[in-house]
Amino acid sequence: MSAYTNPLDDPAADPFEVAAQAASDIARLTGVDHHDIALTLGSGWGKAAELIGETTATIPATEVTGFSKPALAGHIGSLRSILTPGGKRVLVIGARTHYYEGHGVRRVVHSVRTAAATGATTMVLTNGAGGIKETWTPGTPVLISDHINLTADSPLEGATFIDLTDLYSSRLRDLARQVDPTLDEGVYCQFRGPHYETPAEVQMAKTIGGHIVGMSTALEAIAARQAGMEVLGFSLITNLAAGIQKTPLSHAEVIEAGQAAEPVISDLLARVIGQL
Ligand code: 8IG
Repeated sequence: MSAYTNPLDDPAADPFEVAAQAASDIARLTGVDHHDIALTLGSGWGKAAELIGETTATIPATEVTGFSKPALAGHIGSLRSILTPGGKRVLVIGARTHYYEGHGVRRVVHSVRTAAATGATTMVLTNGAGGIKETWTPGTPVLISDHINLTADSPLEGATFIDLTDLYSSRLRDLARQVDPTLDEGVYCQFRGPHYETPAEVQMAKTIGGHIVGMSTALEAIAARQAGMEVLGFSLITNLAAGIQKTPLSHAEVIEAGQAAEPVISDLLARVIGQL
C-alpha cells in the first residue's frame, strides 16, 4: 500500500498508470468496459447531461483511483455512464479538480487521462466563465476556439513537446454550429484563481486576444491533446468579467445565471453529443 491518500500525490507514481487503474475501476463499477466520448460538466452545466441518453450507472468519484473529493458545493462529485440513442457510451465527469485547489496539475488532469484510458476519443469540456465581449449576456453559451494558459504550468512533464494547433477542433466546432448556428466563439484565458480578475487583468486578457476568463479547461485540454483526443470546449458565460460588468462579481450571481440557462444548454449539449 502507498503511504499517500491519493496515489497521484506520490511523485514516483506514473500518472498514466494511475489513470489506467481508474479506468479499470470505472469498467468494474459501471459494467461498461469502453467509453466513446467523455464530458466534463462545469459550473452551470450540472444538469446538462439529463437529455443525452439513458444513464446506466452513477458512481461516486471517490470510489475511483486518484479522484479527489469535490471542493465546492454545486460541483457534483460523481461519474456517470450514459448510453446515447445512437449507441455511443458517454462518460460524464461531474468531479472536476481545479488548479486553485493546490493539489498540483496531475490531479487536475486525472479525469481527462482516465477518460482517455476508458477508450474515449472525444473530450467535451464545459465550464462557467466570465465574458469579455460586451455583446454576451449572462446565460450565453459560447464555443472555445483557442486558449491562453496563464497558469504558468503544464500537465506535460519533462521534454514532452506537444503541438496545440487546432486544439479546440474546428471540425467539432463546425458540427456544434450546425446544431446551433447562433453559437459565438472566443479565446479562453485560464487564470489561476480562485479570486476573480481585477479589471486591469481583464483588460490585459482582452489586449492579448482573450474573450473568456476562467479557472479550468486549458490545462485539461492540453492533457486531452497529449492523450490523442479530439477536444470540444463550451463556456457558459455566467457573468461579464470584472470591469466589463459595472457591478461586483458574486458567486451567487454565477449560480443563478447557470440555473436560468440550464434548459437551453442542456438541449444544446444533448444535440451536439448526438452528432458526435
Ligand atoms: I463562473 O469572471 C466564472 N468563472 N477567472 N473569471 C474567472 N473565472 C470565472 C469567472 C470570471 N466567472
